[in-house]
Amino acid sequence: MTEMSEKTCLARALSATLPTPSTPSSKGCAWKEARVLVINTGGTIGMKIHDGVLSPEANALVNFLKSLPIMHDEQYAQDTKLYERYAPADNTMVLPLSKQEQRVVYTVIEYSPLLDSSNMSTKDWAKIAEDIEEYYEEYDGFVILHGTDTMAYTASALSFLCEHLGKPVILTGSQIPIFEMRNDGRANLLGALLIAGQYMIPEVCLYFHFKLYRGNRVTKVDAESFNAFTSPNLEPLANAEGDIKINWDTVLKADTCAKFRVNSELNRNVGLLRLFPGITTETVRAFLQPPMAGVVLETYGSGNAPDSRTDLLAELTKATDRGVIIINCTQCLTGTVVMTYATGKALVDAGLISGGDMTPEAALSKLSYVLAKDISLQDKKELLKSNLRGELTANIQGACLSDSRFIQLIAQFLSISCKEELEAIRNALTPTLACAAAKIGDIKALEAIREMGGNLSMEGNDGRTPLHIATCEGHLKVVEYLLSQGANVYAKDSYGDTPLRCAVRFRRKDVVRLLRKTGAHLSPSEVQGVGTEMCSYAAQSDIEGLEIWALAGMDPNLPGYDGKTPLEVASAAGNQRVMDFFQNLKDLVV
Ligand code: ASN
Repeated sequence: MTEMSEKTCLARALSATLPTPSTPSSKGCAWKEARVLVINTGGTIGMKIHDGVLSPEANALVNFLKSLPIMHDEQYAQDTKLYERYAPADNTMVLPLSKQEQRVVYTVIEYSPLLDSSNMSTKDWAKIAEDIEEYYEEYDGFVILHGTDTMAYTASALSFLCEHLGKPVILTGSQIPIFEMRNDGRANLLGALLIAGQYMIPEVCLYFHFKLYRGNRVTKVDAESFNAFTSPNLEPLANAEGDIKINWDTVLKADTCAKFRVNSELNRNVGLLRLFPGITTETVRAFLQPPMAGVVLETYGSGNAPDSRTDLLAELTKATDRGVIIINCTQCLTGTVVMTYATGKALVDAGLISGGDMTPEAALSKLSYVLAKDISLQDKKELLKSNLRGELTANIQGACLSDSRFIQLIAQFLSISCKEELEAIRNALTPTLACAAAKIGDIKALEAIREMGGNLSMEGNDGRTPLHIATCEGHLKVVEYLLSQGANVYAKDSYGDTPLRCAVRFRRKDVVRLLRKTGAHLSPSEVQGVGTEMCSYAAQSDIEGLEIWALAGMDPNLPGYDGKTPLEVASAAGNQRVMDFFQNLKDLVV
């Protein structure tokens, strides 16, 4: 176990023994805190001049951040005993109160050595992914500090390595070191932290210059400007120029029907080959030699290559016949590969597969990820053609909003017909309707809302999502349906409760079991005080209460405020039924 995880375990044990915080927020509930893990891998953001050039400066970032009032509120940390509640204390900081009246508590871990991202390799991608996996349950979101030079590659790779992701993972960095007076590092880190802590965006993203992008859609387009990245074929997921505005229609639905896991196997025998007029046969042949297993061919325009160059096409055909997978991506920044020209068809005939509108960075890391899988060549090709993490625009013909009978009636009543107004009505109505349908367990109504393009994960007026409501009501089938439609098991309502916490509160055993199967877990703030609650159940012989916490994944040995475990409380009270319950616990939880 690493030093960090030992400390986090200690924090868990500590937080369980402390009484639940009682300082009220403006809403009158306990502290609204989100936890974010910052993984500092290097990059300009943390560089200083050494020997006349920039290179990473180790062990400098945390102390610097602590000295900046916009990055750390020491008064709040002292008043709320933050360092006792979260570990490791030395690396943990808290942002000032956000506009959403939330505190983002963040812990920084620093890699050694810190890297200029030009030095990154596939091993580094795997390490980041594995660390996210290790700390997944401890944090609400993740920020990866990274150099800008290869950030688009790492963001793309992480999007594939992280399977069934339900929480935000946001890469950021800067063009000018954070230590300098004028820099973009502070704004970038602050924006990334606020989004990672406050919005359940279940994607690997990249935040830069007030915009949040899907990580596998970006490319670095400027070596100097603060506006260094663009996402040529997909609009940003969020804009933070003024208030933070999330574009929920574009954000991917969570894929939390199965537990989050990291698959860090990568095939390194992949490459990028850019066509240019006059490229020699020898160059192409040499490039495609074994052990090359997959190539992204960057072609002209809409995916074209010289069909007059039979020598070149013959080399490509020989390679695909040998089982080398070649993806056709365009050299253009925007647009997609389509078979419009004879020069494009020639590549299809040579056995290339279309990369659609994928960036070369996304196509390369997808190849590396897919080629490492132990599946047939045909299955690999199918995976590469399909949209795995929103990296390419799939040709889905959804039902038109104005097809919905319900919307038609409202539109008629209000005499409106333009698309934007229809969308505005839908967006205003559907969260409330979906919550009402979840309350009464009406799957048909939910399906109708989904068909009209309504987002079933949006929260209603009271801050609860349909999933929160269905779990409270114990509608197992609705919970199943909502999960299959991408409802996020990590969404928090305005009291900071996840659906799992709601299911525990209302003692919905089946729902707790189902949510746990999908990987749901209690958030760090929900775990505070659970030991004490379990001890009081043990004293009152409330077996059902103990059982539901155990089903929700809580350690039955968590001590209460006085350090006694629930079992010790039961045996002190001579409560045999409770002691028997603990005896048989193993059979219950498997
Ligand atoms: N060379 C730096 C890096 O990629 C560039 C930067 O971060 N702005 O690490």
